[in-house]
Amino acid sequence: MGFISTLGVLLSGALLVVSNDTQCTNPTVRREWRTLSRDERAAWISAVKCLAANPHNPDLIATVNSSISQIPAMNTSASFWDDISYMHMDLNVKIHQTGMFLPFHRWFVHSVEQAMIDKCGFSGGFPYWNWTIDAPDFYTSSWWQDSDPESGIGGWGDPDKDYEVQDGAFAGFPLAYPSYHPLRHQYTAQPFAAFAASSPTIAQFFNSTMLETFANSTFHTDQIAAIIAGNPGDYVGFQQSLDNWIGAHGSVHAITGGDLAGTCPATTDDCIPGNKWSPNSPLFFLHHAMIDKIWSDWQNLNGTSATAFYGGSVQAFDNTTYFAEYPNGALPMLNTSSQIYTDNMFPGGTIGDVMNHTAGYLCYVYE
Ligand SMILES: [Cu+2]
Repeated sequence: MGFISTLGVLLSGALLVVSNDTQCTNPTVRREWRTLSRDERAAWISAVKCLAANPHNPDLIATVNSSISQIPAMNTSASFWDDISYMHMDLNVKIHQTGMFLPFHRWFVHSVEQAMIDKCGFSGGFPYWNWTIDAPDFYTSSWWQDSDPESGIGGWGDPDKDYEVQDGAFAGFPLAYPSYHPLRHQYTAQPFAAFAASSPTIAQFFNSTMLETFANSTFHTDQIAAIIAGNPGDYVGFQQSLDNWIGAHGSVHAITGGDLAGTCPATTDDCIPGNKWSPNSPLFFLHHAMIDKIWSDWQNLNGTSATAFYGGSVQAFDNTTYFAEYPNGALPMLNTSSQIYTDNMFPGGTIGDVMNHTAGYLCYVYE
């Protein structure tokens, strides 16, 4: 695709335009899943399955000490799709509740899309899941009603079969981590008590009201509109409003349960639950495209928000006071020159490279 330079130029001695952005032309359009045609949905799903049919990427390396990441050893007979999940498991502590959260996941969705294009002939235009449509009645919403074997997301997993998804295009979708099992989705209306119980570190951040919160009460249309309109120019405030302990991001993971929440399959012993392997579920990428759209909408609403970035590189979970001071990561601080962590899975770049998704190597818009 072509690019138009808007670099400042001197013409007849007068400085005309000063901007360092190189705006891309012909951006791909990211649309809500339910506005796609059946063929478009089937094309995205077949690209997911194509990545799952591709072999392990031998370039992938775990970079976090295993005593910290607490993940199983890399399975070199797993698929390329499993590698995508594995790198997220490895990098878990560096990409959540840190300044890397939004940049990493923007880069991650883009990188998966690029792999779909390069390896699988996907034509681009990544879909997103606008779950505000589903918030009023998440369990019975239209999202879970499409059982088409080629284009449907499928319904909830069967409780008698460990919540394995039984219909739609992802029934029996095979996954290697934390151990081999088919895709699972398990409706969980009030997920936070179990989440807090999974770790004393996490438990200290929950009060009784939070423990009993219905997850779908956090991602209604008006709430997301308020997040987009709130905290102009304040990156930390914005990130917190989207990603606090019972915020929209985590709530969609947790209410969907199963692989999107990283609950342990029944057949796995020695498993520590958590969102680590949530990219197992293809819904992860539709969900994170929506998170990215919310960041994009916030960036575009106020001039100062477009380039706002502030965050640290280390989770500040020592205690609630420290976390209140550094909710999106403590020292050392990140900046727009910081490299996004890749585990050598995909080509990398800096945080600055992904601040604008219509310039540089990113070229897409949301509809
Ligand atoms: Cu993540």
